[in-house]
Amino acid sequence: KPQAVIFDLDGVITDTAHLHFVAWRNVAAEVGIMIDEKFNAELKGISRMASLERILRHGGKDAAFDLSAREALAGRKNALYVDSLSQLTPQSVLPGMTSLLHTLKAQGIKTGLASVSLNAPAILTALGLQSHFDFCADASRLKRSKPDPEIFLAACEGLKVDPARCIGIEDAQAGIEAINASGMLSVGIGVGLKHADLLLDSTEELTWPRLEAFWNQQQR
Ligand code: G16
Ligand code: MG
Repeated sequence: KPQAVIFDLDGVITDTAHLHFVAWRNVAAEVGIMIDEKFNAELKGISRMASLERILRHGGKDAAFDLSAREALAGRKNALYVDSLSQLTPQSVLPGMTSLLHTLKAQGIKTGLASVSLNAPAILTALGLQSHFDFCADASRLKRSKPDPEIFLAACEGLKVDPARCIGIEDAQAGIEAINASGMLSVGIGVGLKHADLLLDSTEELTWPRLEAFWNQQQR
């Protein structure tokens, strides 16, 4: 058995991508930049400031905003986003994930969270999952964002487990690269992800029997 399973939050435990999109669309429109859902998909798993930089570049306005102007825009986006988090309830947990967390606990496998979102604690509370993880990595202490493995290694350290004995689960390409660089086995959720050791279409397929079979096959 693996020692731990470490989860990404947005796109794996719940789907906040649309809420991020609505908030970014508002702030981008304020400065005359239009973004659509397709462009938003490129922001998956990317930190707040890096997302803003991509939006400004997309609109050809990256030179027009200095650091303090960027911080103001990012702050406005976050205020809109945090307001929208009141829509989240335990029903917003993606299919199968609450039951998977319970099964892992029953199997004696530790669970960790590796989200780059500074709002992760508030999201877990809204979902009723705050006590379901043995350790949540603190995004505010990160020096390097995904695809750097730092956040997954911090989660392993907090859980006191060996990355080589763990599985990481991600829906974003940068996250899969981060897991692979950490030495953990990677599971990707969604179509079109590259380099995942196991790729599943949706969280409905992410069950303990599926993970156990994958783990055993990798140990041979
Ligand atoms: C999530 C989202 C990203 C978002 C990032 C930072 O990452 O996928 O779109 O930009 O968090 O969020 P915040 O602005 O709340 O700090 P993850 O790692 O949970 O997939
Ligand atoms: Mg994600």
